[in-house]
Amino acid sequence: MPNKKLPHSALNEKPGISSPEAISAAAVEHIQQFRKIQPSSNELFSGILAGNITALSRAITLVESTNTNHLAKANEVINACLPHANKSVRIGITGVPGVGKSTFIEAFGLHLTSLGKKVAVLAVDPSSTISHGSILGDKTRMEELVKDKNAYIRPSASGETLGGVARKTRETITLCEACGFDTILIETVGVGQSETAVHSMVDFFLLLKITGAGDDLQGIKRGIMEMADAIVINKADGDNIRKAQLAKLEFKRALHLFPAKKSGWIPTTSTCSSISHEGIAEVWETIHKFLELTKVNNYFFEKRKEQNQYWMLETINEQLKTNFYNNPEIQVSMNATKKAVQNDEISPFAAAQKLLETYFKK
Ligand SMILES: Nc1nc2c(ncn2[C@@H]2O[C@H](COP(=O)(O)OP(=O)(O)OP(=O)(O)O)[C@@H](O)[C@H]2O)c(=O)[nH]1
Ligand SMILES: [Mg+2]
Repeated sequence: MPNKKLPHSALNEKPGISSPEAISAAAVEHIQQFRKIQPSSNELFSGILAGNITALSRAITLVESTNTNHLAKANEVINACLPHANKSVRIGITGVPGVGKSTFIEAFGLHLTSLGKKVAVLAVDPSSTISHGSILGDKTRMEELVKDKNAYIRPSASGETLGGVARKTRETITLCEACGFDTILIETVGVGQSETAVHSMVDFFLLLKITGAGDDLQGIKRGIMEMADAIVINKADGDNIRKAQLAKLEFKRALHLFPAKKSGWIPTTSTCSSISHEGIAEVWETIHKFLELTKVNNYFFEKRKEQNQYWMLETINEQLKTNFYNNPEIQVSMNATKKAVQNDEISPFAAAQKLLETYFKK
């Protein structure tokens, strides 16, 4: 009923419109019921194993869900998938915004599917934790790859923390592999901590660069250079070819200054154009050589074992943190304690100790 006293209130309700008679109630009921039907974890698992993309997408949605009932079901599916995963190559692709990561993935992905590979494209996108899946727009940069039946593109998960988003991507890798995808490409924006997260879930880490635009040697973080297995200068087309060649030499020289890698691999530098596809096939050849070397010297397998361990610990850290901050008692005392710390009434360490004690005493 409309509120007569407050005709302009936001709480005012407009009388509803009854549905036209032409709509069959039975049909509506049928559609609603259909939407509610959730396949069991077993059904999802067998769907995934059979290469069914709908089952894969539904399982990923479970992994991404914050509903705790979904979490249990997601874990069942992931555990069932684990023995069928692992048979892939996981490639991380990073670079500053606008360097051409998505365009590169379109060209590179198409090259891989032309070689008979099945390619899954995932993303760890810290900005999407704010904008909720900004990489969605990326499908327009991957127009051809989207249509390729041997490719699967999943927009990045959204969540409150990078750790949470990264964990979901890590689990999505397992599901994609069990579904038969043998090459996993993970795009991340070259800002903040996301490269470290992606680096710890991939076998090969590729850094895309362009010349000029402040994206040269001076503007690069040492840590990222150290992680790279290959530096590829993109947009080496038109007037830019010579500059790209020079940049390649400069990076090559700079890479020499870094200590040798545990993998025994010497990072490579090359140029490519994601528009003309020049140099794209060579990137795969490089990765192929890397795989040959690291599988023979066992680094590939050791690194995956280490990464598994890392993700276990990372998940514990993440969940402890979430649990702590969501604790009702902590939430009640947090604001007052923050103020007390700001006003020097209590030291930050003593305050932290007090909150932790409140949390653990239960
Ligand atoms: N000339 C030329 N332009 C390119 C090349 N690769 C990408 N571009 C252009 O560069 C712009 C940015 O490309 P994106 O693929 O969206 O870059 P991105 O790194 O994915 O960007 P973010 O997702 O915003 O981080 C687009 O206008 C592309 O058409 C290339 O090899 N040559
Ligand atoms: Mg992009």
